[in-house]
Amino acid sequence: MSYLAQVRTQNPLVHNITNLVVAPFTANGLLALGASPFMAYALEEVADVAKMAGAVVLNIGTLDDQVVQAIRLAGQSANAHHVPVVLDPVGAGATAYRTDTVQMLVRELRLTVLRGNVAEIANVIGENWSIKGVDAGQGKGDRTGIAERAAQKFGCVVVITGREDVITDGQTTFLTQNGHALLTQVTGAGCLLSSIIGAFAAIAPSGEELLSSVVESLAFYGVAAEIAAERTANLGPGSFQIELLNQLALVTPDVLAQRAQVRQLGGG
Ligand code: ATP
Ligand code: TZP
Ligand code: MG
Ligand code: MG
Repeated sequence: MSYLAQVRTQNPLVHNITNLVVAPFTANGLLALGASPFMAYALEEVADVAKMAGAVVLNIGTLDDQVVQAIRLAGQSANAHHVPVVLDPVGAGATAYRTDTVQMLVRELRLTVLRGNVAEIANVIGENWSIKGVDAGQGKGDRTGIAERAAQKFGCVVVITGREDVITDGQTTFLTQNGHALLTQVTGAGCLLSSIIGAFAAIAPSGEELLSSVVESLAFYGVAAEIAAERTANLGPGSFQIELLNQLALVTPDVLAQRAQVRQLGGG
């Protein structure tokens, strides 16, 4: 069975500590996919929620000291209970506070997946790439090399998204080419993707299965976006955003298999 089908059958609980901009969109996207979203931030409960979740997704998009403390407690609890942890280092490199915070988090927590744009991932590993707020700036660096170095440094799967997505565990690297430029006009398209990666990681939390499930989640999200763009041609980002939610529910494993554009680097 595909990982997509397993997500829909198992309906994993995904604990999200995310930002103020994207919380409802993220919850709706996870529900459309067939996962069970739970947004919980209180210091009194995050450890309990993380413990019972299939995956914990940590996102620093609108951080403050209380959010950072909640993220640490949830991450520590997830680590203690072998629950996969996804970190989205939104805006790392844009301010010293963001950069220092994510560098503290990657020191303290064992990550399962780190997902961001190229500038964010570069700044997490102390390499330079310009960033404008939460969006990656221009650069000519080696995106694959940055992803592989980050994966080797943290012993996790790293995903760098953009027109082409890089997915690597530091040894084996895949590129996925699905997606649509309209995703860049919907705020939270990356944040929702990180939570969807969490739902797939809940099904296959480690090893080769984890890498395969994360690759499938990227292709799935990109295919959903492609079909949403086709269905809303000439209408613009608002209609696209709604149709993306529809397609997260409607794309079947067969459609995904037909449309997925996945390539292994140095392999088949
Ligand atoms: P940024 O803030 O730099 O936009 P992000 O966190 O929003 O970063 P993205 O890199 O935009 O994340 O990735 C979100 C989704 O959009 C991914 O599925 C990615 O493949 C897709 N995507 C991003 N840019 C493009 C593009 N130009 N063409 C097609 N798909 C894209
Ligand atoms: N500002 C702080 S968090 C956020 C904005 C606009 C959302 C970023 O979402 P994404 O998925 O990285 O586009
Ligand atoms: Mg984007
Ligand atoms: Mg982002």
